[in-house]
Amino acid sequence: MPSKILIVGACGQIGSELTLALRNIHGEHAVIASDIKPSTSPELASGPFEILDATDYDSFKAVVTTHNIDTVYMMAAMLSGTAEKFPEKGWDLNMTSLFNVLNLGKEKLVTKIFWPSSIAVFGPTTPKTDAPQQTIMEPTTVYGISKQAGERWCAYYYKRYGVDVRSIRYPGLISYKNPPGGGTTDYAIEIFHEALKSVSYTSFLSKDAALPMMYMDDAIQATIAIMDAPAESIKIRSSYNLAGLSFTPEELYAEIKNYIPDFEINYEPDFRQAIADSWPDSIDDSEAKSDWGWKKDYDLEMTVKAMLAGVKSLE
Ligand code: AKB
Repeated sequence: MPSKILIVGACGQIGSELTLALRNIHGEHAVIASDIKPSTSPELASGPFEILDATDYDSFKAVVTTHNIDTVYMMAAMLSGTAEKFPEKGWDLNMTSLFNVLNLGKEKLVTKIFWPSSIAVFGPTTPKTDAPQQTIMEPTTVYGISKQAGERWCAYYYKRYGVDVRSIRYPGLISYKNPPGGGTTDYAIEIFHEALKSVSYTSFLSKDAALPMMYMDDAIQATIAIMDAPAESIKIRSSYNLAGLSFTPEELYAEIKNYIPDFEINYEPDFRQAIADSWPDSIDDSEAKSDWGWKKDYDLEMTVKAMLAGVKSLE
C-alpha cells in the first residue's frame, strides 16, 4: 500500500511548507494536513485537511485510523518566547502531543514518526561555538526543557518499543511564506518585512547576539532526507544537530543593507535576549552529515536574496 502521511500543525511556519513539499513528492491525496484551526491558505486547504487537537489522543487516533496513516510529522509546538509566558501550557502542549504520537507508534498504528527538537535543548553551560552532538545540556527555558525531555522520550520509545522516531534539532528557521510563532529567532524574519515596508527595524535582540539559523528550504530538505534514510543509518534516536548559518542581528542587517542602502536598525533587547544568551552561537552537525548525508545549500547571501524576493512577492 502506498505511504499515507499526516502532518500535525500543518498551518504553522514549518508544517505549511512541509505539507506542500510532501504533496509535490507523494501527491495531494497521500498527505493529510491537520491543525487545531482551519487553514486560511487556499493552497493547503485544496488537499485533504482535518481539524485536530494533538493533545487529544482519541481524536489523533481516529484521524490516523480513518486515513490509514503510516507516517506522522508531529510539528505542533509552543516556541521559546511564548512558552516563557505560559510555562505550564507550553509544557503540556509540547509533551502531551509527543506522547500521543509515540503511543500511536507503540500501538503499531503508525510506523514512522518525525518530531522536531531545537537548539533550545542547549543551555548556558554548553560550549558556545560548534556545540557538539553530545555535550552538557542544561536548558533554562520551558521550551528547551520540553525539547530535551522529549528527545529522551524518543530515544526511550525507540529502544524499549522499537518506535521508528527521527528528529532534528532545528536552528532558527528563516522563511517568508508563513509567519513564525513566538520564537526567539523571529527577529531574523521580521527584519525583512520591516526592511521592505518601513525601512527601519527595532530588533528585540542585541546587535551581537549570534545564533544558529537556517533558510527554510534547507530545513525542509533535511526533514525529508532524514525520513527517507534507511532506518539503520539513523544512529541517533534522540535528535540530530543541524547547522546552517550563524550570524548576529548586526551581520544580517549589514547584508540586507547591500540591497536597501537606507535601511536602519535600532536595538531594544527584551526578555528574549536572555534566551538567546543561553543558546550556542553555532552547531557541529558532522554526525548528520556522515549518518544520512545532510548538506546545506543556502549561505547568508543566498538567504537574504531569497527572503527579499519572497517578501516582495507577497505584496
Ligand atoms: C525559537 O526561537 O523558539 C525557535 C527555535 C530555535 O526552536 N525558532
